[in-house]
Amino acid sequence: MLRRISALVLAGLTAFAVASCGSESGGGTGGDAGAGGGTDDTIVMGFSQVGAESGWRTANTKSVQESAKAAGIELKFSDAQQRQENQIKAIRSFIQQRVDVIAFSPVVESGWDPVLNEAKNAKIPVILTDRAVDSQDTSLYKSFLGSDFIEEGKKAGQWLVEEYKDSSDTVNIVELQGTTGSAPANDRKAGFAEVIQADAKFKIIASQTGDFTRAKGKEVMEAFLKSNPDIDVLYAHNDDMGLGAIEAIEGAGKVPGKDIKIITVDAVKDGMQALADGKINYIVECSPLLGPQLMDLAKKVVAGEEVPTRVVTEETTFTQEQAKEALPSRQY
Ligand code: GZL
Repeated sequence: MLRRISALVLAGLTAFAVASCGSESGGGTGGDAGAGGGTDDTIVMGFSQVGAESGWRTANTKSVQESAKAAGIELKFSDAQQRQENQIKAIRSFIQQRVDVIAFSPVVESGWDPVLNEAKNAKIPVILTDRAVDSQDTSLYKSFLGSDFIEEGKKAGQWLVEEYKDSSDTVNIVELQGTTGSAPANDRKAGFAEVIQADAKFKIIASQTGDFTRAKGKEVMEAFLKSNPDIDVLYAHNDDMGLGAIEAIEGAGKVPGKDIKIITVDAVKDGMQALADGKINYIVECSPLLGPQLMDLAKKVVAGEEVPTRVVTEETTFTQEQAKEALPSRQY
């Protein structure tokens, strides 16, 4: 409330100053001159986004920006280009601007306690969206809205176990991991491994990060193909790395989806098209459409209402046939 009283006092002084100067002055910074230059009750959200590394991220950014507009929330948006130091800088800037709420998708799980304590000391609530942090102090954020990545990895493993249930031959698997240290990479790897370890025929013969990008996915898959002549399966932590790997597989004269079966995660349009075309065999959905729920949480948090500490997004899986049916109505 202190922020509001000072805003009213300063707004009064500002109005007097503006009147005497005879010119409009935008609030602009969202500090004590009212939140973000709007009326006093406009919520200002500082949002630090991971980057623009994948089709999923692009869809997620669109969802956040469109939902903020629809909710009447002023969004201060920062793209960290997949660098944690940029996210920390952005969060510190939001604190200085005295935004009403901070939301961010942590590019990696660790190293957030200092800056989140600064937000807590400034009495600015924080909401995690998409990815989690590994902090032991859960008072540092009000809620974590996002997928269960371990469950996503398990779904990928369960499809593979079913696909090879009638075979006793060794199944050689290569894995393209997401960004090193990120929650989706750590958990998708763990969930998948937990399921396939039930049968010794499944062997992960190579596993390396492709940083969630198409280019890196292609590059690492080219290396996998050079050093592993008998790859049966690729498990890629997102569609974009899988799509890059498809280019590498075709470049090596092999048929993706047949010579090498491919499982990915996300279900963005390009991935679903490759699935429908038979180049990918199975996709585990990870919804990027978190914007509406994030804005609802933000309004409740700013109003001082209790919110769930964990909101798990609902998502499904797709076979090649299901992709053909779903494609026409996909939002992203
Ligand atoms: C998952 C998200 C991941 C996507 C990738 O919620 O953090 O980051 O799976 C994206 O496509 O780059």
